[in-house]
Amino acid sequence: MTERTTAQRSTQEWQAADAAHYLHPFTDFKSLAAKGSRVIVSADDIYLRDSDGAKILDAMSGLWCVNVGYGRTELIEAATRQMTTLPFYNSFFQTATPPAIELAELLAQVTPPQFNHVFFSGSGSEGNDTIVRMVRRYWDVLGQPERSVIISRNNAYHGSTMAGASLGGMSGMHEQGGLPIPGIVHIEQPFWFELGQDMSRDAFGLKAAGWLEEKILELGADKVAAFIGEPVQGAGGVIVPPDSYWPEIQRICDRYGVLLVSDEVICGFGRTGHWFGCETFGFKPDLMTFAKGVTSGYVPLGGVMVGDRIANVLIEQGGEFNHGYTYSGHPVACAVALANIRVLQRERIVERVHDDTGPYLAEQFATLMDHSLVGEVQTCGLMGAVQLVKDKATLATFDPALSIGMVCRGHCFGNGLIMRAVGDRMIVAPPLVITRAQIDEMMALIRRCLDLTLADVRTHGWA
Ligand code: PXG
Repeated sequence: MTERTTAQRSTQEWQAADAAHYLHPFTDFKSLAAKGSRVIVSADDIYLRDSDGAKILDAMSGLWCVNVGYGRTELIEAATRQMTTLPFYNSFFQTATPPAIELAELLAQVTPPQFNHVFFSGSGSEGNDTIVRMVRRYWDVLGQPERSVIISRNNAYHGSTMAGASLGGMSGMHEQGGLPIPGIVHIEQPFWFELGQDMSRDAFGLKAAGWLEEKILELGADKVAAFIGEPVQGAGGVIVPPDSYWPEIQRICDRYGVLLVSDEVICGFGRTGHWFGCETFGFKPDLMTFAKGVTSGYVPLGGVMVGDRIANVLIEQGGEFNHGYTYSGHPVACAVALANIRVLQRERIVERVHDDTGPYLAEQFATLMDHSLVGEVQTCGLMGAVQLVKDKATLATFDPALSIGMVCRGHCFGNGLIMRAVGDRMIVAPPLVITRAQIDEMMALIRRCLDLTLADVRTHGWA
């Protein structure tokens, strides 16, 4: 390969090299190679630029993570400074680095009061591996090793490592590689549109939480270590549970002594309009997984906030916890996280989502209900979902074989908007710095893509 700089390669050249060597995550390698990747070369604020020079509004914040937007000098300078001073040192052998210590301290401040300790990982998946190790260790230390089962939910996403994918409730992932690993079981999700249309949302929320109680009773409470859930299911399609759901989950976990784990990888750091999703939904987890928004995705970092109930046992009685990652507390990642959290604080970004842009997004999304393809809209803070339906009156859905969501996503792709399709649910999670004017711009693009999709439906007689 002759040496050429980024700017000198054409899109076709990038695509050829990509197809020849790069296996992408969650991708059908062969079909992508035939089609060619879209190559993203730069970004600023909430906009991406591809290798053809097209400007794209990134309504997914990279992958639910670039919460403070692209091009923030505070984060870039923090990384540069830390790389210059100390690019790496570990925390294994009775050592630590200033950024890791300071971040631990700051996280204890910005998280709910029961959290005073953190265990760092490199990603959300690794964080959830830590969760599995830690909850089982907790019950071991307490002399109840048989209390090892973790209950999760169908259509949850908790990552792609063996433990992460097992905790997740994605059947397509379980099919590949003999998952879930033993000791992880799933209950149904609190998805009103799919499972609860015959009752009120709140009645359905109580029913869905009741599935947890049924499962605990079926297994025996003395076998159940923990329950894990995302406050709002993100990758599952921005499924906002009824208000009645989480308080009832809390009551059930308390009643049976089951640890409550909130996977805040998407919801954490302001996405729902509070610092953490558990605050939006009014529950008090024992553990929280985080990643993504902790650094706004500028560098990889994840971890687990460990509540006092668990930390006290592990610290006072646990002895050595035989677990950790090379990059636990990586100083550059921690320095960037510190800068990121300070930006969130200084610019009152979480408050802005809560008081201004979140309610504005909700208002704007509600107007989409006048579109003939739209059967339901849901938002929470700065995440939103639009459910596409074949028949508005009956809420009948399209034949899944038509992949109507992918048709719509294709129009987004072609019209300068990044929006995800999860089945027939179109979802957004724009950077938390998005302005009202930019929300208007995003809404106009969403409408245009819905109209184009409707035109396809009519042309092909799909409805
Ligand atoms: N928990 C949750 C709630 C997540 O959303 C993870 C854990 C795993 O984090 P890492 O850093 O290991 O990827 C996630 C990740 C999608 C999509 O298609 C969502 C995620 C990752 C990739 C794709 O919406 N979320």
